[in-house]
This record gives sequence, C-alpha cells and structure tokens, in this order.
Amino acid sequence: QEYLALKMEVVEFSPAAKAAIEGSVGGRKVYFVPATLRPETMYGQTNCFVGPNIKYGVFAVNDTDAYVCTYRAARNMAFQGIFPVRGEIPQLLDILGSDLVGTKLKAPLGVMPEVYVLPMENVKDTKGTGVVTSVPSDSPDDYTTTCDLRKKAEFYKVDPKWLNFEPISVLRTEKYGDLTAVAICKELKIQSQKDIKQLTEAKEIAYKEGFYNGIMTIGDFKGESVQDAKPKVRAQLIQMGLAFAYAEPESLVISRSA
Ligand code: ZZB
Repeated sequence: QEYLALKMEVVEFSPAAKAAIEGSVGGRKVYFVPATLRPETMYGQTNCFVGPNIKYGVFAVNDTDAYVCTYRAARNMAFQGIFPVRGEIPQLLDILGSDLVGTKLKAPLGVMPEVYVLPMENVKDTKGTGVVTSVPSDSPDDYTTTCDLRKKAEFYKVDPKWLNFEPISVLRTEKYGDLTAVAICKELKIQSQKDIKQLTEAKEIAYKEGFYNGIMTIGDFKGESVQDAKPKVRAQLIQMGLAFAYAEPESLVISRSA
C-alpha cells in the first residue's frame, strides 16, 4: 500500500504535550505525519485525529525536523530512506494520544490553514502512521466523529472551539452533490462512530463515487476530474516539501487482523 504522508507542522502543543516534549526535541520542528490515500482532498482538512489510547513516538528525521507517528510506522520508515541510518529508529520520546489532543497544526493546502488534533476511537495503530488527517466532506468516519465530538464535547474532553468548522467541499458528484460523505452518512442513517459496519460500507461508496465520478470544486485543478487531479496534487505536495511517500507491506497488515 503506497500512502502519502502529509507534513502537518506543530504551531502550538497542548499543555500536556508541551510538558512531555519540552527539552527532548532539541529545537527541532515537529510534524504530525498522517498517511492518506486522498491527496486531492487536502483542501478540505478541518482537523487531525489521533487514537487517545494509542502510544505515539517522536522521531528525529535530522537535526531540524522530527515526526510524530506510531513506533510501527517509524520502523517502516527506517527501511524507506526517511531516517538517516537504514534500520535505525531515532526515537526521542513516547507520548500517549490523549496528551496530543488540542495541539494546533498547520494543514498543507487547507482552506483552514490551522487545525487542531482531536481524538477518534476508530484510529488503528496497525495501519498507516496512526495519525489521520480529517476531511469530513469526503470521509464518512471523519464526518461522523466530528459530529460525535460536538455532541459530547465534555465526555470526549475536547474544547468546542477546536470544532468550530463545517465540512468544506473539495469535489462534486452528480449523485451526492458537494459533500459526498455527509450525503452518504444521511442515506445510511449513520448515528455515531460506533456504527462500524455502516461506516465501512459508507467509506467504500465514498471512495468509488469520488474517484470515478468526482469533479474538483477547489484548488489548482478545479473543474478537472478527481482521477486526473489526484496524482497532480500528490506531486505538488511532494515537490513543495509538504509530504513524502510512505509505503506499507500489505501482507503484514492482513496477517495481523486475520
Ligand atoms: C484523508 C482522507 C480523505 C481519507 C477522505 C479518506 C477519505 P484504507 O483505504 O483503509 O487504507 N486512515 C489512515 N490511517 C488510518 C488509521 N491508522 N486508522 C484509521 N484510519 C486511517 O484507508 C486509508 C484512509 O483511512 C486514509 O485516507 C485516512 O483517511 C484513513 F475523503 O486521509 B484518508 C472515503 C474515504 N475518504
């Protein structure tokens, strides 16, 4: 599986993350690095998700940069030329997802230039980097989770001001209009992030509709098909230094969940 890892630079750490990280990163810029298959949707990022119970690490890329992701992802990166020494995992520290919530990040290409880190129950520590960038317009999981967090902000320990946004249209399809995920969640009557079965089906539909029938409504490739725009946005992000390729041996993921 070939993902794009987006570089979301930390603007301001949450108080808990600040306490844990201060003094351990040696003045490096710290980036959250969500793995995505949908680079063309990056205009519509509204937040970033971490699993509150997942253990993350901060890893030194070089003297100036560090990445936040799972240890598992860092180990994969160590064999892809992302860290300086092949096979060596340059971990600076450990931190729990719940301590990262409330951190403010830059969102490359985003209509919202800065977004917050929020908790999502369904983040898997066995896939991607364990960090997910959120696009509620086109991802049913993201739309549903942001609705849950708004309804029960206190329970989820989030500040309502971190959720001060609406889904942002990035593409249009004839069947579902400007906000594909919102329309599909309504059609399948999805109530919460606990509706795992319907969410899996919704994700499948949203992927297919967007990819085969989507037309971009924003950005440099506005008016082009999603199929045409996807590799162009991907190349642009890499060329601007805002993302890098991250691959995952698929067989490992399958054997783990089997
Ligand atoms: C932005 C985005 C916008 C995404 C969208 C999807 C959609 P897949 O196909 O199962 O590999 N993701 C990445 N890592 C994780 C994780 N560890 N746990 C949970 N979700 C994760 O799924 C890849 C997609 O799932 C990634 O692409 C990421 O969200 C999320 F409009 O990034 B995506 C219809 C989906 N739309």
